[in-house]
Amino acid sequence: MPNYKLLYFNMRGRAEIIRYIFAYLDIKYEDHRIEQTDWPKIKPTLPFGKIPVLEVEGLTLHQSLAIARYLTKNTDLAGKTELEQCQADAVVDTLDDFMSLFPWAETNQDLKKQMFNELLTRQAPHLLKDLDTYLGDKEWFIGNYVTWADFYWDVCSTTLLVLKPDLLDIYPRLASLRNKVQDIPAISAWILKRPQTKL
Ligand code: KDV
Repeated sequence: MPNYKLLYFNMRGRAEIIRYIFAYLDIKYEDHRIEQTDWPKIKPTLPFGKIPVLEVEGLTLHQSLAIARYLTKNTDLAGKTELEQCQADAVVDTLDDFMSLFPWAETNQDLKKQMFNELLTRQAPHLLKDLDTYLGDKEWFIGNYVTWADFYWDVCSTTLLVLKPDLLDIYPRLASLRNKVQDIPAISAWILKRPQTKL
């Protein structure tokens, strides 16, 4: 097995999907978490100035979802058929598009609060309605087995629930899918063990 080193802030954020995949596939890695104060000095050393990156075999891989897709290749987590892989990728991209709308780095706190509020109260309900319809009465988003799309739903909804605790009150099926992901032994072990951070 290659030597893996994951570099990110001390947050779940965009690295957590990668950490879930490592946990589920029982792959050892170094979960290197940098301090915000060290970021300006590290940023210029990275190929695109962004984290997370995964260092493997002398390469510095970037883009969290590309890294996640690489790690799930040839595993059922990616989807068992090419069509199911496309469906899993599409749910992941749908979730990621929404998470990317948030102005995470906005320094004007009033503006930031207003934009977060707008996304959580006006935009999120449309996404949740579509996700709930897509899930329907199935056990998982795609097929009848867990994929990284289910993992990403747990990761993203965990952060959305921190920001808006009543988010899933009218979506019990989406809430139940979170519980199913969190009940996977390797995932529950990771959730117990991981550093507790707001985001
Ligand atoms: C920050 C931050 C995230 C989740 C998904 C981007 C994110 C950025 N700061 C925290 N969580 C995408």
